[in-house]
Amino acid sequence: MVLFQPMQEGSLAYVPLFTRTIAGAESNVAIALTRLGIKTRWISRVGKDPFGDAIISTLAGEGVDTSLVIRDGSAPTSVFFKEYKGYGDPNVYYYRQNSAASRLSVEDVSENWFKGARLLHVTGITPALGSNARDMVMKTMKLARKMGLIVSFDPNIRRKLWSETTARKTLLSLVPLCDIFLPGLEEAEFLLGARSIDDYGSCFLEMGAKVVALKLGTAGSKAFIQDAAVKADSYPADRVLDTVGAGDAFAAGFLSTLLDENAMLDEVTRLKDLLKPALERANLMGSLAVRYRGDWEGYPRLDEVRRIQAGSCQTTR
Ligand code: KDG
Repeated sequence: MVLFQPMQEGSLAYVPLFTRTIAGAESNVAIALTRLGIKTRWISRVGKDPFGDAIISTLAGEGVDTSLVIRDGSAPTSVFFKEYKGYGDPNVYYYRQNSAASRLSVEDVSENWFKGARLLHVTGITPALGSNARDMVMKTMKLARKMGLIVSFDPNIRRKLWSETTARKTLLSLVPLCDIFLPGLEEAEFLLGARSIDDYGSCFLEMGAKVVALKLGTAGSKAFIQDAAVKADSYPADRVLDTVGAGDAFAAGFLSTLLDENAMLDEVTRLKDLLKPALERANLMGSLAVRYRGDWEGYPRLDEVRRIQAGSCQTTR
């Protein structure tokens, strides 16, 4: 989506000036992974309009492969606005009904999408755009698995986009189609009701995920695989300006560690050793992301992550 960010805090009814950028959970993950040295491709539908051009040129400028993005001549590119009130998470206002992205459908899915890829990342935002987009996500997850890719799935629950009942039912039906499940604690509670943290881990594993990485906010994160669970403390954020995009940074930190190490999800002993570094990088990524306005502009590059982790560089610059 194209994103308009207000240049000052306050109600959008009174804010006159905006900067124009782009955002979206999946493109955020693609940018973050690219900055961490992973080759990525982002696939979606955007309008044949200047905002569609802006999305493609921004992503391409970040090094993301956009060659398979579909341009739709009869539907617009989606737009959203953030609103900063100076406390809590920013509010978001979507203008995406009947957008090009909402027209993604099973007919778009092609084996070509997965050629040369090791991992497919999807989020629960796309199925919220309508039944054709939901069917497309299901087909994509099934086909990717059939073609031997690891499938990661962040539920990214966006209550403004669908009813609670439909969201819960649809997202739960997607968990068995993924290998790596990346919910936040509140999302786990939304999906399964109030339980203990460990119960969430074991329930999602029972549903079919091979790895569950649960985001616990300031309490860090915890990962679960069959017969093992590993916890990592949060990386303290010295300032919090914008929390939107932090979950995507977490996903990229976690996934990039597994990809860098060529992790096989059925090699349990090795996988277990990778969980702690994966969570640590994920937590650091999340904490760096919230220090900037904008979803992805503050995401670090690999050398920065390494310097911070080695203790040779502060988070302020
Ligand atoms: O994860 C960040 C996203 O929430 C943001 O970029 C907008 O994709 C978005 C959405 O649908 O909320």
